[in-house]
Amino acid sequence: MLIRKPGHVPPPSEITPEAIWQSRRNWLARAGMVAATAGLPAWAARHAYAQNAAPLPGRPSPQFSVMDKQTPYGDVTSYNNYYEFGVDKGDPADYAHKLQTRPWTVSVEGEVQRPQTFDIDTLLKLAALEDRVYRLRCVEGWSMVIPWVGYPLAALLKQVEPTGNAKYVEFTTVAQRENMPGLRYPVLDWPYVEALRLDEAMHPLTLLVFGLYGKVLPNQNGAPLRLAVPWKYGFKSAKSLVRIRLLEKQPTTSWMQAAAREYGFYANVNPDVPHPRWSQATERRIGEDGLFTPKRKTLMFNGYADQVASLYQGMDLKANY
Ligand SMILES: Nc1nc2c(c(=O)[nH]1)N[C@H]1C(S)=C(S)[C@@H](COP(=O)(O)O)O[C@H]1N2
Ligand SMILES: [Mo]
Repeated sequence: MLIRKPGHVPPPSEITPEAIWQSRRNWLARAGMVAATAGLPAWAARHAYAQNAAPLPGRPSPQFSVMDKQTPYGDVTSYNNYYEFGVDKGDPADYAHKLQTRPWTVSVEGEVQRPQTFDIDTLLKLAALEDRVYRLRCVEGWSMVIPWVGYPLAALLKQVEPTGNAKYVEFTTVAQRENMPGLRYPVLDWPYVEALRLDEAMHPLTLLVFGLYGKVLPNQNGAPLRLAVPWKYGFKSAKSLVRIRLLEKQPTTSWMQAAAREYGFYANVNPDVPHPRWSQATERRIGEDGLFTPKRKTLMFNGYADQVASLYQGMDLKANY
């Protein structure tokens, strides 16, 4: 397996702008090549792989869906952030076929009455699968609209009965040394860890995701299960979950540990709070990126303010970024 930039490991504080540059270049190059020829063999192979995903239908959930035009399947599955496979946007689609997604268990533990280890096939049947179209806004300044298949995380959390002490929920994602070339680089302190406040985790919008576009999740999108927390920057939506831990104290997440000043615990999408090194006021919608397409205005809480603003009543959103 080839890493494209051997020897060059940017410090975490520089990873994001670097990733943006790389992605722009890759994106333009790839788009050009696909238009000019029938497509690169590698691109075609990866595309075919994702297209062959098994069906996983959910029942439509219009009350939890946005009407925005959906990002094409090919873009959703080939332009990814999954740093365990590398920091270029094309790396996850190129390398994630090695991820072992069976057998797979998720342990749910900590401040709960009934700690339990769930097999993925049990989890799939725990609640009715829904088809929900969510916006995903990356902290880097791009966004997508993705039809996920899953059910509210609350359904799982209720099964284990959080104790009165539980205030936070920590999510640990898989680290398969043999299969994930990105783990060789100290971009983050692996495994990738994210967390939510308990009320955020229990919010009906917070989705435990098993599929997209009515099919099983492609590995590059976080198979066999990941989160979708649509009012927060994409990095909160952790992929390939193996452990969920309920805690009394706020845990430190991987991104806070890498650059606390830049990536806060809350990470709510907020056009009025710039990242220390760039504005968050606008975004580029993937699939709409013609050379002269104007950027979109980023919406407060990514457009979900009616549903979630009450969670943060009285909080200083600049201090709690
Ligand atoms: N384990 C893990 N989860 C992750 C990431 C990652 O690098 N590793 N990247 C995050 C970021 S920055 C984004 S924007 C979304 C991207 O999800 P997508 O590739 O399905 O669009 O996944 C998030 N979840
Ligand atoms: Mo992101």
